[in-house]
Amino acid sequence: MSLKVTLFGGTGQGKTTYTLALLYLMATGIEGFRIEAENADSSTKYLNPWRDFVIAKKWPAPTMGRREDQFTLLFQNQPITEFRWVDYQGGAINIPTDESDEAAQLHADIQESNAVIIVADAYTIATRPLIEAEMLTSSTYIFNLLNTYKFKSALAGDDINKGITIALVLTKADVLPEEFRVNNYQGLFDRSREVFRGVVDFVEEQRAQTSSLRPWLYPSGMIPVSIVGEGNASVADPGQGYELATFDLNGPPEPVNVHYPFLYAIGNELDRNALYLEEEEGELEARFNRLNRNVLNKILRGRTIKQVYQERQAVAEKLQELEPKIRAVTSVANKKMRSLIPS
Ligand SMILES: Nc1nc2c(ncn2[C@@H]2O[C@H](COP(=O)(O)OP(=O)(O)OP(=O)(O)O)[C@@H](O)[C@H]2O)c(=O)[nH]1
Ligand SMILES: [Mg+2]
Repeated sequence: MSLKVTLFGGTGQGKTTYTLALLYLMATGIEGFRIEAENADSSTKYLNPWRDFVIAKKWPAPTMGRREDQFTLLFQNQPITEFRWVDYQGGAINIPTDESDEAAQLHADIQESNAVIIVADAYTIATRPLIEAEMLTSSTYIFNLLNTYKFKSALAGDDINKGITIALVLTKADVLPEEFRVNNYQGLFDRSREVFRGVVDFVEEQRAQTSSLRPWLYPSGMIPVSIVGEGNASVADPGQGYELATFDLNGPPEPVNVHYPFLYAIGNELDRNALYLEEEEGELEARFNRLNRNVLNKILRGRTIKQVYQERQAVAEKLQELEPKIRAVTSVANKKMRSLIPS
């Protein structure tokens, strides 16, 4: 098992555009983190769609199925771990695992992730009635998945599975109406908490329950991002009902805030690694055996539970060794993200 951050969200929320920008930035390096594909051709392949987007000034096509890119993640030129980045078709959230391979893989990815990046369209959240914003962002489905794979096991006292980092990426911030931007995006944050209140309420209750709860168990933050930057896109059709808005691309992209959710996820992932080192092989086996078979097969990918366990321990050790250095980088991201819990 490699270090794992899973990105998901509803249809048309901006996942692919965000992923292309992030992978492009990470190919040269973000604050010491860098990715390398296994060979030059693989790098060319994942860099190409971003180039097409920039040069042809055309939004990426809706994702069909899923797209997975596999890299080595390096920090200050030291390989840390294998790193898989998966981009799902938004529809994968709304399908049961026995009807779709992608859905089963998404469930598996969430189960074995310590951090998730949820992508939701800020323009939709800001401009639509609550029920439309919930449907369009799939916020209830997202809560359902997190609840099934993360929150419930935590409530059942499954220590190692306790805690997850949640980064909510609020895309298309460049076209937000002014009233949602003033006061450092207060209007957008309030509204996003309402749309994602299932997640917010769970985390808030966990925090409230016990003062001894380690504060890092449910780090959850949100941030407005734009791939194109201010003034480089405009609303072509605001959309209505359960149709999303469409946008024209007018200028060269200048991504804003794209790397912070990623650094936030990595930084908080470190905290869970202490737990991984305490984990027993038998505990992992017991937990995996409670999963539905479709989901378990996707997690194992042909490996035994023992192999998964060993890989996990190796990554945890590596991260622990690099921890002080990595912390210095990720603490900046922690300050940039706004807490999901209202203060
Ligand atoms: N204004 C603006 N629009 C954006 C931005 N990013 C994405 N969009 C719009 O959102 C649309 C959908 O983006 P995608 O990245 O394809 O969304 P997705 O979540 O991957 O969608 P599926 O693969 O269909 O689930 C794009 O075609 C653009 O119209 C942004 O930074 N600013
Ligand atoms: Mg997509």
